[in-house]
Amino acid sequence: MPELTSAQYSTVYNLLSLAIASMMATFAFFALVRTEVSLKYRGAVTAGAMVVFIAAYHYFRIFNNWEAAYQINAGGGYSPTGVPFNHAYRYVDWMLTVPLLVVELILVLDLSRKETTRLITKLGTAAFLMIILGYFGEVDRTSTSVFSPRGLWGTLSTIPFVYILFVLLGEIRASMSRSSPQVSTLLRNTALLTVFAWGFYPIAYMAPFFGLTGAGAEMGLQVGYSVADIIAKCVYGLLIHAIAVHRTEEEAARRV
Ligand SMILES: *C/C=C(C)/C=C/C=C(C)/C=C/C1=C(C)CCCC1(C)C
Repeated sequence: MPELTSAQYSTVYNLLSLAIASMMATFAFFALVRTEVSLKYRGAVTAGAMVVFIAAYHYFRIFNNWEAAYQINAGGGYSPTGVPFNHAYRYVDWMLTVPLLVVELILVLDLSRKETTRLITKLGTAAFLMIILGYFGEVDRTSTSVFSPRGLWGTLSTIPFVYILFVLLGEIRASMSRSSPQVSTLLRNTALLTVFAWGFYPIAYMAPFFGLTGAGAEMGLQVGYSVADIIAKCVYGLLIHAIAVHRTEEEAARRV
């Protein structure tokens, strides 16, 4: 772990804290409004609640780990204490939450039961694979070349990544053409958000290949992951919830 300035240390500290608050607030929201959507879409809100609950738990662990990994030094900066900063918390978190994020979205696409099961199995497995393969590369924290274990596993992980986005975007487009203008707009925004937020993770992973190492890079990585997680889990979940509410109302209106 590199030495950090006071500003670098507290920027990460505050962002981790913000992530905990965001995940917990989003969990409370989903738990409170869950019954406002019909049974057909309730699974999506439940999956969303599970995502932010799991993430809140891991952010507590990451936050405590960050506090333990550094101590203030005589110069007012922060030195490593020797307690290792455990990068596996994020990967274990993603291993559980990324498949659930995929499930959340599939459940508001208004597909047949059979199609829903097929997509969840396919994309849930791909999401799990993407994170596992990435983790094998993430443990290589010294290589700065693409031709290294980090580069190899990262490349392999990109295959399911591209596959998931390709299939999801196709399904979203098809669902948009069957949906009301309001739902269609929400679906398009969800697609855009997914591409931009998810795109951040592989770019951050590549930072060592661009020579970005040391204190500034470590801070950028932690801040970037926290912001991307808030967008990819909380904001995304709120969009999915909005789609579920609109669909519930539209389907109820069609019945009367
Ligand atoms: C809430 C957490 C989310 C949405 C995490 C998403 C993570 C990814 C899309 C990670 C992708 C990766 C690659 C495509 C290649 C390099 C390794 C990863 C795991 C960073």
